Amino acid sequence: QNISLPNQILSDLSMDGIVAYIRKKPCRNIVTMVGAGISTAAGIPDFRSPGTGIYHNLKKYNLPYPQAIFELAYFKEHPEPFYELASDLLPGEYRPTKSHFFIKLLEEKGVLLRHYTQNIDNLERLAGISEEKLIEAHGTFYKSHCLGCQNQYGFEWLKRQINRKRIPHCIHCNALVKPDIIFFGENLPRRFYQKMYSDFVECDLLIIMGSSLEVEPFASLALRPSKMCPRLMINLVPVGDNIEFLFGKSANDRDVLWIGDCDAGCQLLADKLGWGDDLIKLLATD
Ligand code: CNA
Repeated sequence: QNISLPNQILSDLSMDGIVAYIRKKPCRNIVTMVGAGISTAAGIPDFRSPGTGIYHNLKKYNLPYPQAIFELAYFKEHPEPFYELASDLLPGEYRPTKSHFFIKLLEEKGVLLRHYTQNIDNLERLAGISEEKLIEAHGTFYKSHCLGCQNQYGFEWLKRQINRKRIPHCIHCNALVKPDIIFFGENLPRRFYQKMYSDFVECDLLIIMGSSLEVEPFASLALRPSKMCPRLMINLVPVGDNIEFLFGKSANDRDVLWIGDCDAGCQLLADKLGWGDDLIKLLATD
């Protein structure tokens, strides 16, 4: 009697298993999903890393609770903490990391279907990832709008106000101006929802990097690929229990957790794919 065993999706639950899968399939529709962890090497703190994360350094603002700094209702009443923080984090001073260039490399190799980022630091654009491949799920600092008359402002205007320690107010109606980054309680950009359904039908490998996967609806993107689609997570600490990741459990035949720095993980993956020198060259063009 022939007993057919279920096909193991990955030959090995490791980076080598992922590399073998990419080659064998061959993968053409990789989706990447990232958070603040891919930008810490650029000098931008993340939210939740103990000690260095933004949430651990908010005492000076006297907030009722840390998330208040990114809540619309709180911002309307007390914009000062957000703008003080913004002056430290303002895009323009930072350069993309190796992880950003790894994603650009995937695009150059013709295997990147889409890059979903929670980051608002613009480093994807600086790394040259094309607009078409990019979903800035939590918006961007590059445009701002008046909360009263909706007049639009560009980045240079906003930057001038912030650098002069002014709370930006509309030149037409004097209402508060807010950058187009998504605060808690606001809808994500339409493009996020437009692309999400078809992208995750086509996705043949999901790579997640540098995110605590605590923020919804972004985190649940990780649940969207089919059960046949491997998921590689590269992060400093294990995360993802809240979204049914199978890492390390006996039933797992598709999820790989690589614990460590994402720049190192990207270089390792590139090396194993034979693209290590390409990644180093791409980084050198910056
Ligand atoms: P988070 O909740 O702070 O999680 C970051 C994760 O990355 C943590 O699990 C860290 O352990 C991990 N991490 C940190 N450094 C590295 C590294 N070098 N290599 C590998 N892993 C690392 O941040 P999330 O992005 O998950 O949370 C979502 C928020 C953070 C989004 O709304 C962002 O807008 C917001 N944010 C963005 C930026 C930015 O644009 N650079 C900075 C800070 C916060």
